[in-house]
Amino acid sequence: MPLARSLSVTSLSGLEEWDEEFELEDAVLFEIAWEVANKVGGIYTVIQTKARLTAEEWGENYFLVGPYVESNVRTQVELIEPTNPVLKRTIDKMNSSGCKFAAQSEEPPHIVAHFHEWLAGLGLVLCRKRQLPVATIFTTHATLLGRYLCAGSVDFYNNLSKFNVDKEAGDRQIYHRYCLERAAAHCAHVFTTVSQITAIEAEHLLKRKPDIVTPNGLNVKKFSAMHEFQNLHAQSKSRIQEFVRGHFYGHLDFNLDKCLFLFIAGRYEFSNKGADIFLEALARLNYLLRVNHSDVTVITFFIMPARTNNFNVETLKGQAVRKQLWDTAHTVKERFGKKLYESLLVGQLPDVAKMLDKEDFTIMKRAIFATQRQSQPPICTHNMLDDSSDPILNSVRRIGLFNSSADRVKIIFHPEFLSSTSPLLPMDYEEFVRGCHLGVFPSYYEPWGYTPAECTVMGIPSISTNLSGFGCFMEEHIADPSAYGIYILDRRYKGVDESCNQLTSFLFQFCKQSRRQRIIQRNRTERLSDLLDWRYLGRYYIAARHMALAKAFPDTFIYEPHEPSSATGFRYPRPASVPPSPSLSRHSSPHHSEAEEDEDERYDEDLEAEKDRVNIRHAISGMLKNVARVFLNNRSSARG
Ligand code: G6P
Ligand code: 1S3
Repeated sequence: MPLARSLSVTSLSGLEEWDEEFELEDAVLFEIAWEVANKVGGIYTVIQTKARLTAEEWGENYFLVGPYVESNVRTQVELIEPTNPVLKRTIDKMNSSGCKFAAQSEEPPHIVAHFHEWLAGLGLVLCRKRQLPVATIFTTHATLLGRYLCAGSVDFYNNLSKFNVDKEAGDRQIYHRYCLERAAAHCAHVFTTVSQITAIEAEHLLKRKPDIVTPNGLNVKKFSAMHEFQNLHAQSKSRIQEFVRGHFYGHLDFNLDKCLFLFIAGRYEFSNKGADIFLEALARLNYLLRVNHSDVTVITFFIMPARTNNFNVETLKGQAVRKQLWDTAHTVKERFGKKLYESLLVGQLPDVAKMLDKEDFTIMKRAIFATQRQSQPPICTHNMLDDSSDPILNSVRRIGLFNSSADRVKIIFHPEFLSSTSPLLPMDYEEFVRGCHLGVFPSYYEPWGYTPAECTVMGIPSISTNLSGFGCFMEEHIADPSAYGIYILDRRYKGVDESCNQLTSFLFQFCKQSRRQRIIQRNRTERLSDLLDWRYLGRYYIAARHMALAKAFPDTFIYEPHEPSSATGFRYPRPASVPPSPSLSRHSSPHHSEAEEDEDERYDEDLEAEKDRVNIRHAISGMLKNVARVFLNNRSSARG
């Protein structure tokens, strides 16, 4: 008889325990996705960041299944022999006779197979067709038809219930894939999706209401010193500033210390990811900054991969010129230092007027001459293959933001994902995000949206929308998200022009913040990161697995959901002290010196942080009780 094992325990560090009586006997979990050790998009992040937690629960009984891509296997996979004899036999058999599945054993384990996205869905459909004794889960991270419809000019959310789904899929030549996705959703014991908004979409387009929403989490890195992430911001920012010095050489007529770095990043879906509305808002912001004579310069990075033919010469030249200026300054400094040293050696103070000689000036003049430039700093860092039809470049042409001196908003389009080995901007994505001031993700179609979530756990404010899973999740759990640097744009109930004005207003208000206000806001943003930690969000996956086992093996497993409690629905309240709004600066007080005010502010911040820590526990505790509630509702409707 195999040993009974409980798989329910996730450490809650001080939070109320989740009494789970769900005992599993010799169960095995398979998670199957095209993005296992194969980075294509966000599903890779889901699998990769969740792996450690799931492995802690399931130990050696957890298996990830993905495509065999030689280069990925070499760099991401450690090859080992399976210890489980049933599995070893299965793998041997599969190896010797193609990919035929044969799990034959005296006492077969209880298998849970969790399939992600339509590409893996075929396996699920076959499991059910062949009546294999497997508890199946299907998670969709976006519906195929939803993605296609949104990318066109359809008013998607107002027409969700009206689409003739078969015809729409046929018209877009995705009918076969659509059928696969729909079949997987219907065949699964448990159907899940990553957000409430995609649950509604799935109900209409795939014709099955998800049993439970499984939001995406992250591995939240905890620093021992509270301000360590602020120091990382300063370090990364100075590296971005270096790049900007090169990119704008000959046109550095703005104050780098007053520069704000904004960015949008992700799969290049121009309108789905909101790059269209962002560019329009930038044009409006530029106007506002100019008429208000603002001394702030906004440098906006678009990090979206497109077809290119490598970096362009002008961009590379910029970094070369910067390097040359740096080397020149260094050479002159060395020569200066040598003269100073020699003067001190003979006991004399140097004659400052003679410290730089003719040769020094020649070297410096030559270097300055190299910074002469007739053209404007480039918009795009690469040679685009589809330059004339590229949607970002065409929008830039239309709104006329060409990095000219008069413009307060500058644009840099980097059509390739970032890498620390790049000769241009040698930073990986995480370092880059940390160095920016604001991530802007005004998506129209975004089932979850990892980009703003990643900003949050790094303490960087972001703009998302009420059409993104992340935005809706934060709106649900935080009473005043913007006070915490989570700006949620209304793209659901407003027209495009109105949304664009709201986005412009968010950006303009952000530009008016003082440095101190930005620092306070980053502290607040970072404090929300626990809400996004897999340690807590992983529970939704646990609930989905329990539900699947109970449905597939009703004689062995019973799942009794918790009753909803009063903690359900608790929202993280407003910050304890004033929001970091420019209009509420304390420096107007006549009774305090600046040092006293700084001291007071620090004290307020500490108190606020302490209150926030208590609140976040309540918020997480309430959120997790929702797991049971959602489960209960769906279970009763499924039974009915
Ligand atoms: C962090 C650093 C500070 C620095 C600040 C700049 O908080 O710890 O030393 O002054 O970043 O903030 P800013 O929003 O202007 O980039
Ligand atoms: C999808 O990737 P995408 O960027 O195509 O899955 C991600 C992970 O669940 C999700 O964050 C994103 O919104 C979806 O769109």
